Amino acid sequence: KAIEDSLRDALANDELQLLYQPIVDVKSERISGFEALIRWRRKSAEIVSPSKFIPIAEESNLIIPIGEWIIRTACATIARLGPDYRVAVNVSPRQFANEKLPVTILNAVAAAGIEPGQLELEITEGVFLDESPANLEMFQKLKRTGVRLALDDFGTGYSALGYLKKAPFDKIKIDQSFVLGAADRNSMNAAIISSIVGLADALGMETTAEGVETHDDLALIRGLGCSHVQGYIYGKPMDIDEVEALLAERG
Ligand code: G
Ligand code: G
Ligand code: MN
Ligand code: NA
Repeated sequence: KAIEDSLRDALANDELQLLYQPIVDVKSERISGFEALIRWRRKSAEIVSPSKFIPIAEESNLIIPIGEWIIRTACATIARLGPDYRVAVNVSPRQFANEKLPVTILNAVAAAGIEPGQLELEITEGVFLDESPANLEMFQKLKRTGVRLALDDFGTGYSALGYLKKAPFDKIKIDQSFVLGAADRNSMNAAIISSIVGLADALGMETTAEGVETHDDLALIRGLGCSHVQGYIYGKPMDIDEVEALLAERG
């Protein structure tokens, strides 16, 4: 309860921050965009992980104002980076169920003066456990705003394959549990990644392999045909100043 009250004040007190992790195009080896990852820096200087406070924000419905802040902040960052980059934001289940989400997005995109296709929404696979008409309708409404849609944490839940047909995502994000150390263990993970890439290719979707840390894993991922990679090998989540320094350095 106490943590819920301080989370309520966190927005007003400017304690929330978005960090950005590079996503790299495998073929060109250029940065195509970033995933926004939220942090809560409390006045005590303690940094609270989103895996701790996002569930609290979900239960208390604070995720709605916090989610709006995330979307507006990400759009402002996109405007700052210019037309060559995309930014992806994570959308939690409650946020996805909120009927105002498409309007929130359209307003944020218009206010920042960016192309809607520069914003990508990452929707966790768990949302589609429930193949309800409401989920499908929201998916279609979001699609019509022109933003890109990515299926996050793919392979961790009950991968609803039938859903991919009805909900044509632009991208599948292969969960890091399949990627970390994929090259050095048994070949199980490589076989799984390969089948996900085959599926995505057939459906015209991009794939991002998450959690790539080593050169061996990168080489494997490249060989398996993933279109994008994300992981510590290319950069940890960083603040906007570090993002601009990185882009300046890479040319
Ligand atoms: O970056 P990190 O390892 O701390 O993220 C932990 C978890 O929190 C991940 O599952 C990630 O998807 C989630 N997360 C990070 N940022 C956000 C956000 O802005 N919104 C939501 N809903 N989840 C986020
Ligand atoms: O659930 P989601 O995929 O949105 O969250 C991505 C999480 O993975 C974030 O918490 C991010 O900090 C973390 N992450 C990103 N790259 C790597 C990596 O190379 N290794 C590990 N262990 N974690 C990573
Ligand atoms: Mn994500
Ligand atoms: Na993920």
